[in-house]
Formats: sequence, C-alpha cells, structure tokens
Amino acid sequence: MPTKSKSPAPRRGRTAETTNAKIEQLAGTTAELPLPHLSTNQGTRIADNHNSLKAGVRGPTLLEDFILREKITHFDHERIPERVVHARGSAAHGYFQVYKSMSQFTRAGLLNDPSLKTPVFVRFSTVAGGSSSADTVRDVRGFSVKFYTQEGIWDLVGNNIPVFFIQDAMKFPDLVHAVKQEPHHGMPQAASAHDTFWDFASLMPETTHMLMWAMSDRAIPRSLRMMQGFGVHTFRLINSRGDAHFVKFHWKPKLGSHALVWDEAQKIAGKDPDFHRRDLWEAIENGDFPEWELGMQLIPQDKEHSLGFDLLDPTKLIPEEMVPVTPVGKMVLNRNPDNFFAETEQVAFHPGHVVPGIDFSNDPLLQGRLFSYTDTQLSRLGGPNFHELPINRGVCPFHNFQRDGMHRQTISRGQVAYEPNSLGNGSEFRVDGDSEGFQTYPETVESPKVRRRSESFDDHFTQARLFFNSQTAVEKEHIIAAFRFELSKVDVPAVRQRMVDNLAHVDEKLARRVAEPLGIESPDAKAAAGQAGYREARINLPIEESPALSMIGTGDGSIKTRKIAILVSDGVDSASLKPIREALESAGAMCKVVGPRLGSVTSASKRQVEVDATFTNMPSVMFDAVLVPAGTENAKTLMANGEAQHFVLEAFKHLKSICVVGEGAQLLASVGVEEGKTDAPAGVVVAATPAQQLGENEEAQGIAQTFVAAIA
Ligand code: HDE
Repeated sequence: MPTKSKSPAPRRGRTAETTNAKIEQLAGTTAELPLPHLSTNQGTRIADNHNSLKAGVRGPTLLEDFILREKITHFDHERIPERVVHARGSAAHGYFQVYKSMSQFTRAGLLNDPSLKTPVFVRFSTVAGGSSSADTVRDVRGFSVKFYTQEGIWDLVGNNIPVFFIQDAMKFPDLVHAVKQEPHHGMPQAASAHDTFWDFASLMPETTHMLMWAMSDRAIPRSLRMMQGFGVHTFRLINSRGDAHFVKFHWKPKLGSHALVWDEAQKIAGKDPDFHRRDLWEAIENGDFPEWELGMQLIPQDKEHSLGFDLLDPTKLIPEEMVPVTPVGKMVLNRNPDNFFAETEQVAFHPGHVVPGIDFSNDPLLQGRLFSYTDTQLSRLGGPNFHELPINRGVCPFHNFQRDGMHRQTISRGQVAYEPNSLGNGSEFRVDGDSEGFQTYPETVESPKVRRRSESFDDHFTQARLFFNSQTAVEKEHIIAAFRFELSKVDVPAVRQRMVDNLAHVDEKLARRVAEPLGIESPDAKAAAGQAGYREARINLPIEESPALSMIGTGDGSIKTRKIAILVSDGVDSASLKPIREALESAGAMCKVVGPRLGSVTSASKRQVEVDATFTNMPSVMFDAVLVPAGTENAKTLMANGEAQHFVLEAFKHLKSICVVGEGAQLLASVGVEEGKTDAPAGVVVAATPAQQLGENEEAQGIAQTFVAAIA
C-alpha cells in the first residue's frame, strides 16, 4: 500500500546552539533560496531562461547572446584540480573545548580557557582515490581539523593511523606515485592492491610498521565517527615562560573504534560509494553529534632521548603504556556544511598553520610538509589569496602588507604597502620580540649540513611487531587476510616474495601464513636484509604488547547510532516487534523497516506497517544488525523471497548480530543457520521464544537486552 508523503524532518544540526563565530561569519557570504528572480552574474534580470538568442527560430545562435555565453563559460570552468592526495573527503563544522587550562604546557589560548568553544571545521578523507571514489576502500583516512582560534588558525592535519609509511619528505612523491593508479593504464582506482605499491613498499622496509596498520581493520572503518585520529608527528608545546614539551596528539571517538569486514567494505563500495559521507551527514542531521576527546602524550624537552627510539621518526609511535595519553578536551561536530564545493572542497589545511604556544619538531617528514601545503593550494585554489575564501578565513583579522594576486578580496586602504613605514598613519611596524607574537622555540642546532638519515631511525620492525602482538586473534587473522588479498593482486612473483621476506622480520609465522596462498617460496628474512640501503638495527622496547593498539573494547559500549534492519513482509507479528524496537531505539539505535516493497505491509492483526526501505535498495551491508520478527505468514513470505534470504545469510557471514523472534527463526534455518547447529560466534544469533509465548513485555525486554548486548 502506498504511504502518504512525509514532510522533511527538521534539521537538528541547525539550531541556535549549533552556531558559532565561524558560522556567523559564513552567513555573510551565504546565498539563500528561493531566489527572487533569475539574473546574470552582473545582476541583469533574465526574461527567458529556456532559449538562446538565435537568428530566426531555426537559425544559428548569435554570438551576441551574453546570457548564454556567461552561463556556459561559468559551467566550463566549474572544476578545480582535485587534491593530489586526499581528494575524496567529507567535512563538518563543530567546536572544540578544553577541559581545564593547559597553560602549564602551552600558551595557546584555545588550550587555556575552558569557557571557550573554539569553532572547528573537520575534513575526513581517503588518501589514494580520486574525488569520486568509494568511501569504504582499504586506505588510510585523513583527519584534518581547522581550529578558528582568537589567535589565528591552527590546523591539526592528521590521519587515523599514528605512524606513516616513510621517514623523509624526499620519498613522498615516490610513495604517492606508487600507490596511485599505474601511469600507463590508469588502474586501479583507490586501491593499494597492485604491483607498483608493493614494489615500492617491499623495497622500503621503513614502510613495514605502517603497512601493518594499513592491513588492519583500521583501514576499513565502520564510520568516520568511529575512528581515532592522530597528529602523527611529534610537535612542541611552549608555555608563557618559554618551556617546551614534545607532544603527540590523539583524537579518541566517544563511540569507540569500529571497522567493517573486508567483504562488506568491498560490497558497500558498490552499493553505496558514499557510505561514510552519508553516515556522517545523517548522524549530524539527526542530532547524533559525533564527539572525540583530544588527548596528549607529553614529553619534557629534556627527556627527548629517554624513549629508546627517536621521537622525530614518524614511523614510530609512543606506546600509551610508556607515556599515557592525557585527556585534554572534547570536539563535537554539530553542523553540516551548506555547500560542498565552497566549504569541503575549498578548505585549505596546512600543518604550518599554528598559533603561539604550538611549534614543530625536526621530524623530517613534518619539515617537508611545511613547504608542501601552501604550495599545493596555489595550483588547487588558483593563487595566493586562498586564505580569503570564506571557509579559510580566521575569526580574528589578519594584518599585513601582502597585497594583490589572483582573486584578491580585501580592499586595503592607504598609501602604504610596506613595513617598516612612517607614512602609514603612525603604524611604523617595527616589530622585534613582540611577546604576544609567535616565538619559535630557540633550539640549538649545530651540525654540518648533511643529506643523510639518522641512525636512530634504522629499526623498522620492532614496533611493527609490537603492533601485531597487541592485536586480538581475530584482528591478527584480518591482517593476514588483508596481506594475502593485496599481494595476490600483485602480478610479479618477485615482488610478492620480497614483501613476505620483509614480513619475516616482523613475525616468522605471520610471514609464513601470508605466503601460503601466494605461490611463492617460504619467507626468508635474510634475503630482505640483503637489499641495498638496508641497515639491520633493533631497539629495546620495555613492552612486548600494547593493548591500546587493539580496537577491541574501545568506546562507551553503547549501540548509539547503530543501524538495525527489521525484516518484514505481509503477516508480520507487529505486537512482538514493538517492545524490541522500542528497547533498541531507547538504547540509541536507529531502526529501519525493510520489506519487499516501499509503502507498507499488512501485519497479522491487519495493521499497516510502514516500510522504510527494500531488501535491494538497502541491502544487509548497510546495517549493523538484523531483527526478524515473528509471524507465520511473515516467515513464509520471507523464505520464498531470495533477496530476504540473501539478506540474513549475508548479515550472518559478516558476523552481525541477528535476532530472530518465534517463526522468524525459520528464515535463518532456511539458509542453513540454526542456533546450536552452526558454529556462529557468540552473539551473532540471538534466538527468542516463539511468538505466541512472547506476549509479556518483560520477556521481550529480556530479548531486547540480549540483542543490544550482542550488537554492542
Ligand atoms: Fe599530506 N598532503 N603530505 N600528509 N595530507 C596533502 O595538501 C604531503 C602527510 C594529510 O583534508 C596535500 O591540500 C607531503 C602525513 C591530510 O584537505 C599535499 C607529505 C600526514 C591531507 C600534501 C605528506 C598527511 C593531506 C594535498 C610528506 C598525516 C588532506 C592537498 C612530506 C599526518 C587535507 C592538500 C585536507 C593533504 C603533502 C604526508 C595528512 C600535497 C609532501 C604524514 C589529512 O600538500
């Protein structure tokens, strides 16, 4: 039965509480609908918006048609170059608030005043794919935060993985060329599973630690809202006395870190390439504002060499068991952008955008980044005035004599465009040691100029092993499966061999397991060690495992915002459904009724049950769990429907919690899944009493609670 059209739900991320200084600033350049009338860009009102100007109705178009020319010309130039990396991204507005003053460590205002809500704009991205590639590919995720502080812009441009592939900026173009599509045929899109990436990786043992992370489930997050972020490099914090601490930044999601399984990720890439973008957008529209806690690992300047490895090496992390992560503040994303291009696409991040109190370390990768990010905006955004684009403007003014250039917005008054000056109305601008200004930490550097890598960067395997050791059995299996998949896509056996030879330095068994289905020899660590430029070195870590590196057990244990499919057809027992659905929703889950057609189905008691989606337009991979309600007819019709059968079987394969009530169990049995008869891991199938016995609310509550626990 067709249902009446619903008016759109109110946008909960659009209230007075979700505005801030940046949003108010942007309002000044926001255009609203409906338009009063149509005009050209020059404001000339248009009389006819369907027809170009022609010499006679069947004649050629006239060059004179300035309206057509303007429209087409603008269209012709709508595209700008996509980001050379991190082209695919999704973003949102929000705020950051520090819990208590961190003035002991930094003079940065946003980290000193707990009453201050600093506006932020956050862009998440994949790295390798083009701007229209799928969200759920195996890849590192970018995690860029622009803080619009009272003292200028601070960009924390990080990733969802705390280490990086390479140690020196010199190798970045090579890394990116190797992972992107191969230059001769332009394949594959958004995937590292091809020869050139693994050729490069296997020749560069320093990639090993990051490869372990990239092959783990971290690289296929369930949601952008459910992944950690890391500043990666070691930065410096400077307090008002000039004391320095090294710092590593961490973002921990309130909902915990969760991942897809690989088969699921691949299928979603086809069924809904915008899966992560949609998830972020919908959560914010629903008022389920994603939240992260900012944490810091702080190391006093004089303890720089106390860790046993080099904190300047971006292929190393500092285990939390060695230096705990101090929770510092929270970030909430509560507003979607108004316009994808103007905000998400034009936002320009740069690790060199810092404010007084935050400074760099000598990490050679970070040092290279400090050059690259302004440079890239010149070709991407078309000139040096990209800081004047609305999304990139600070909420505090900027004052200098930089002038002109493409697309200059500011109209600077006066005769003077240089400093120092005496003609600029008394503004002599002889700045020397302004204590309010940014002060670089006066580190002493007295060394010859050299083009060499520090020996303290030589060990490439100890932390890779630490990561592997710290994973649970399931996570380890996923890492092995990912290496097997990726390397099985490599055509040249010698590359596969070199890679597993490298892995033998991490863990013999891991390397052997990876090699098994790849049609190559057993791994040989000595062969890898024979490579040019390879220097064997091992550091001593005081720990063998770091539980904090596993994703298991993160988050608040809730099922907030998880999506539950309720499979229905005619004859569904809606009475048995109601209490379970209510319990799920009061635990924060989002239920969608999925049926054979849109509109509604008729329940066993002849009521209309509204259907939100169909088995095909929202397949099982779109959900976190499945509920099959009771009802003899419901079970019969679902069993006769191949799509419904596929739905539950696929959900089972992806280890999702499935709750079957009464006759609903027959649907699962029809695809070979029966409680007690299958080797389903605990929590995958929650079976409940037959419908006729489920009348009591108390029992339904019990089932619901078991289901909720299984999902969590
Ligand atoms: Fe980037 N990176 N990167 N990167 N990166 C860019 O800047 C670069 C690195 C990261 O959402 C580019 O505006 C070099 C590490 C993110 O807009 C470019 C090196 C980390 C984003 C660039 C690195 C990152 C970028 C492309 C090695 C994690 C997306 C477009 C020296 C800490 C930002 C742009 C956004 C984007 C260069 C290494 C994270 C070309 C040269 C390490 C999240 O400038």
